[in-house]
Amino acid sequence: MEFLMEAHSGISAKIVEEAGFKGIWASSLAISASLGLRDNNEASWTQVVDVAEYMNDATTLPILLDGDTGYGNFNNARRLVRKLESRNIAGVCIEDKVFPKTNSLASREKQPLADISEFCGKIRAMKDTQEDPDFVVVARVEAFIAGWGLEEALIRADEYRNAGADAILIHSKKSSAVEIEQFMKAWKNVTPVIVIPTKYYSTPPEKLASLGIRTIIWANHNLRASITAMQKLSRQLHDEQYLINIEDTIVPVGEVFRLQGDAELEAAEQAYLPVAGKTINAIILAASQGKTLGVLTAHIPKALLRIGGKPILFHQIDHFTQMGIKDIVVVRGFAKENVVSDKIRTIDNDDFRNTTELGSLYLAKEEIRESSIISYGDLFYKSYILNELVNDDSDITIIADADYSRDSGYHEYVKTSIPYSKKLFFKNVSLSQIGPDLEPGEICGEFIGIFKVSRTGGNIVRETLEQMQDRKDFGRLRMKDLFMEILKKHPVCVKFIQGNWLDINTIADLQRTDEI
Ligand code: SPV
Ligand code: MG
Repeated sequence: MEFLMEAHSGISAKIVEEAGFKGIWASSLAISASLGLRDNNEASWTQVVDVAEYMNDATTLPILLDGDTGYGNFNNARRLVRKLESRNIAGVCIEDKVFPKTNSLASREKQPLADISEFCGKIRAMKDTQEDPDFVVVARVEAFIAGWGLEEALIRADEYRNAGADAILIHSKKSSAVEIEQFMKAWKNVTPVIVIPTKYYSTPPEKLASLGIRTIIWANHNLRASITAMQKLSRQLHDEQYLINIEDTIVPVGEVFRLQGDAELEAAEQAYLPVAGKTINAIILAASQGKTLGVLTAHIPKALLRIGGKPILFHQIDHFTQMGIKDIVVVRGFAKENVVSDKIRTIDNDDFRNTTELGSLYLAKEEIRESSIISYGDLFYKSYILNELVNDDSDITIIADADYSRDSGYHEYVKTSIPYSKKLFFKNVSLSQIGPDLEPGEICGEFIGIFKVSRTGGNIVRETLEQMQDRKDFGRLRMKDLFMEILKKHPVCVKFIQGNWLDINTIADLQRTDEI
């Protein structure tokens, strides 16, 4: 027994393939609904065939098109076969109703059936027309749906088989498989039988298999799943008027690009287009062990602590790659052999015990280029923060949290030219001071450990690092010392956020990650 999964568009076809199915049901219900139409032949047959073509372009799986009644008489149906073959569709199912048909599950009682001999002529015309011997014509028996009984169903199935149908689809809208069971007992399996258990969904597939069913169609479940998801999200967004709680509950845009096959286009662009444009790269400083976390970081650096099953560092790497930033360098130190991935390059800070994050940045200074984002390896944050930085075009921009923490840990507090207010959200102000010892009245926020530099900003950072490196106490200097040095010659911008991030220094921090 095999399964066909419903799809109704190029992207849903691709998703079905990636899930592991071996074939696709191009459902008339799902296709018409996704076009905003009723399943009553409101979409023209060429519009349906166009959708099938998009689906075929997006997948390598065979597609069985739900061809309704064949969209007319034998002549329309055989023309359909020609067009489907030319578009590489594997087969078509036609049902013995009358054009324009009604969906089988609709509550309407009267569903007129086609004349048997007319329908058989249609099947013969279709089989005579196909050129590929593997093209499949499925005849769908609607006798149960239309309120006729087993006898009518068997007569029809037998006639259609004799006319050349490759398989019979026996449809039922009962909430149990009782009609299917009756049919299969009498049918004796002379031709493969397909079913669509939408209404008798609690019947186990094994039971259907034991009756001799060869193929089960899950006929509309991707459509219904997407409706559920879209209704929930649209309502939430309408009510909240803000994306901040939405972004991390849906696939990133990068996943859309992946499904669209963007990687292939990118490779093709490299082959066929001249290289141009600004590229952003990322430097992650992940050398420190994080001793305050005790046994948790006995063998791995704190950047590899897991949140939701994934190391913090990989949450960051995913944020970067989803933003299109693929050039990622990680400075590693403690337990460096564990910091590996094919998505990153690495630089080793083997002196990590005697240096701070500034020492790691010094080792990565040649990586500071056209436009670079620099972040601490233990930083866990919502992706919009990165989005804000990527779109910022100041020379040096640091992110500070206006909801800063006053616990006893080490914090780099910032004082800015204008104190934070809601009006400033995402507007830049300039940094006037940064450090752990600011007067409480001066503190406007806390540096969270991520910043961005432009080409000019990068040159300034590199020069300043070179100067500082000559100092005897360089091993003890921190990021705030770099910014204070830079402030002597160039402004540093501050972008405020409110919450939605954590740096992981204690077990309590790890437990708070659920809030984010
Ligand atoms: C479809 O998926 O469009 C079908 C099956 O034809 S049903 O909706 O049950 O009629
Ligand atoms: Mg249909």
